[in-house]
Amino acid sequence: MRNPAPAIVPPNGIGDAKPGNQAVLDWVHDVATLTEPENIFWCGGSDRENEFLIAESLKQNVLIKVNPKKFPRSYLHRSDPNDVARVEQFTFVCTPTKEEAGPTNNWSEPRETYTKLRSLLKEAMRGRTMFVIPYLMGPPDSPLAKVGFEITDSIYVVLSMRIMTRMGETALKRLGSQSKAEWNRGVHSLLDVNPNRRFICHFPQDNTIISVGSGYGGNVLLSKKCLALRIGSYLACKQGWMAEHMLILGVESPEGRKHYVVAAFPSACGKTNFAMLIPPKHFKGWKVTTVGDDIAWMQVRNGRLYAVNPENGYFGVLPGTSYKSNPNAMKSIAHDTIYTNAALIDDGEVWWEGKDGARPPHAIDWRGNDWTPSSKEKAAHPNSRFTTPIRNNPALDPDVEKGEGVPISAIIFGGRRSDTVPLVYQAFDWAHGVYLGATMASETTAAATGAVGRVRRDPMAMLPFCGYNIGDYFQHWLDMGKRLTRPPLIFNVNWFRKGTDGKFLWSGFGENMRVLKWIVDRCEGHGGAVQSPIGWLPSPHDLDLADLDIDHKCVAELLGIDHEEWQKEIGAHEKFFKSLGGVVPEELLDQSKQLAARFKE
Ligand code: OXD
Ligand code: MN
Repeated sequence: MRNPAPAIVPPNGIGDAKPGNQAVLDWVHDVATLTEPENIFWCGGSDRENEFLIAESLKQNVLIKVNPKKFPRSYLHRSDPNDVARVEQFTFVCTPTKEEAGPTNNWSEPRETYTKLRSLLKEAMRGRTMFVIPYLMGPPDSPLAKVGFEITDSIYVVLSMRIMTRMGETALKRLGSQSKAEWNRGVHSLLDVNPNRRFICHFPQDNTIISVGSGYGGNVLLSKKCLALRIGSYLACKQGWMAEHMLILGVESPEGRKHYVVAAFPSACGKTNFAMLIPPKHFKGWKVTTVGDDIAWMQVRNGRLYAVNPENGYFGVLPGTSYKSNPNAMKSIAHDTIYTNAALIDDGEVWWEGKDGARPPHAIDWRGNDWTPSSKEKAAHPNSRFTTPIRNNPALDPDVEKGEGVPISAIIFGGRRSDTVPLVYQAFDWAHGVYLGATMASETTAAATGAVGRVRRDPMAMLPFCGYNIGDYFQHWLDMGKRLTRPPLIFNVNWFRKGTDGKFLWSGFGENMRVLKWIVDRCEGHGGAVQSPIGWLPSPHDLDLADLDIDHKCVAELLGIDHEEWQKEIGAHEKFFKSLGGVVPEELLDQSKQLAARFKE
């Protein structure tokens, strides 16, 4: 095991940011009584505290300093090789009944699960420091903001949470001293980083998360997938808002007309790249700005949907990130960044497959072994990550801290599909759009353990993140639409369609601006489109393809609908809905019938 997590002894004035809320103090006391840590470190999130924790992490080899001339204040972390991705098979939703968790979640009975977890946590922090992290999700003055506390015995978690959330005083202020205040209880322990004792458990009714046996971000930065999505989606349904696995971006025309769009793509399908898109030269004067790259919390205001990014940092995939694919991400991660499971090259620089330039002649790979270009293994893990503050992004949207959020003109769904699904099309209306989201599918990636490249249905990119019954979640989407007098238009995109030669038909990245421009045109009511059985499709001349090296045949293939492929696709939709065992709302089953009927017209 790489993380023995020994206790640390802070100097005076550090580690003593104890909250004033008695309910929090009582809970921390209970957890400490169970886990028996050497000491308790109350995180406040100050710079001095952070510097101290970094120095300790370097001493413990939890972090390795990378070349400070090239990457100031940046560090490499190597996780245990058995612990490099989210573990969906060990992720549980623990609701009183199995029906509440629904057909897409692993369910576990709450009382039994608490008992099992308590026995795993018993004395688990002996000889270790127990960190208590107060954090806030969302802009401090947002009605959507949520307070969480994470108890952890991992110093890497503390350093990462300081980047990913608003840690410390802001959270304590928002919480106040009322015993009934709403806040999330998160307990994390590395235990012995053993895959047989790795469980990520959510108790939505108790606003509680317990994660044991892992040190990987998606399993242990409890603010992110666990609170902002799984518990968040449950609270959102109960409280009348939406918690979605979506990026949020602003797009502004040369004339200064600005729209915000959200987009739900499954993990490692390019949300960060799209959120940080730089328009190609042809789109002179157009600007794209980032509000968020992974999660959107949305509420209805005056009949429109408004979104905030609950996070304060990016936890993005390194492989494939380059100045070619995402210059803003490269600038963002050039300083004050934690790299996880990247390779280290001989001048102390970090490296990953798909970075600009030639492959290095020698590196230390993500496991700490020598690597050369002739090595069979990848130098960086395919799910190696960067953790970096949103403030590092040169294209950060000026309204990112706006408590009410930004008004959303369009919702985009999309996945990684080699065939069948055209580059872009628009839903006929809200209910049809919900159907597009509910039936979307994608080829699996390295973000979760398991086979890569298999097509799986991933409704709204929330399959691993919806914290309650997916049928109720679909109904919640349909109901939200009824509250919107100016609903966003809904689109589906697919950057990943391949030609008969097996090559990608679309160059993607910055060129996706051409698709975004059509979406904006549609929102403004002047983009051309033809009606097709699957929705409104652009004709080739409706897309601005000027100065793009693409032949007409490719464009026709990209926008084409193959009736045979769609018969299979409709069959797959029906099979998927059936597999959910009767929870799918009638309105969506109807959509399925209408889609099939439109192909027969
Ligand atoms: C992520 C994921 O890390 O979706 O954002 O897995
Ligand atoms: Mn994600």
